Amino acid sequence: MHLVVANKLYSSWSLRPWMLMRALGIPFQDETIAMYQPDSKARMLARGPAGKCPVLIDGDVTVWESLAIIEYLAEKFPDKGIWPIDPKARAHARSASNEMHAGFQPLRQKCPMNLRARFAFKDRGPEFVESVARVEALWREAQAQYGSKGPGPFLYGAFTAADAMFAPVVTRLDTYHVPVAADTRAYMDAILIHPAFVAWRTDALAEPSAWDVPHYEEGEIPVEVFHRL
Ligand SMILES: N[C@@H](CCC(=O)N[C@@H](CS)C(=O)NCC(=O)O)C(=O)O
Repeated sequence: MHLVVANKLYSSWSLRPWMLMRALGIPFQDETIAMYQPDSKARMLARGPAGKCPVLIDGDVTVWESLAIIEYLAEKFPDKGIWPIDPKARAHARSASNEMHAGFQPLRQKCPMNLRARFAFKDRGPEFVESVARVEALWREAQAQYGSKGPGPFLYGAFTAADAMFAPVVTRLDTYHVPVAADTRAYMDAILIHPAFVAWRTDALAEPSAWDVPHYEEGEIPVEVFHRL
């Protein structure tokens, strides 16, 4: 299988299926198309009809949209535990993942995923605070109700698609020094040290600086800039 992703430094939607496949040992090769280059749109359109990444190509099947890719993988690899096995946990995980896909705009718009640096905390307004509170409540509820039913510190015990869906949110909270509760921080740390995330981040820091997108950082004060590999 071939997974087409955008810049690993910035592409939150690409991170989701990539991390899931890597974490669950689903073999694939990847290809990165840098955003904001003169040929970006044409290259993305050559891979998938929406002209965006991620796109999964499996023989003559092309799947675009991160959640559709995850569902395709769940059908193709029913034994990989992509969704929790327990139907109630699975319904919760799918609801949480869809809520992520469709929502949390204040958090997504004000804090774009950016693995290049970490920025000083600043007040981003009440809607942002509300969005973060909802994420924390959702993670707490998932872990309290279903987290103990599998090995691991993840939302539903073992690492599932829901953790992959929220991985970019974890990086945003970390990158922008957003204040969070201790249990939220513990979950964030579990994602940030996961070997699949570390592999993604390593690739991200090896991307050429010519691909950097300075407008993502307007108005932010960098407090830590990561060394490029
Ligand atoms: N809803 C889509 C969002 C895909 C998306 O917006 N991808 C961004 C990268 S994170 C992209 O390809 N941007 C390039 C463009 O819009 O030209 C999904 O879930 O896959």
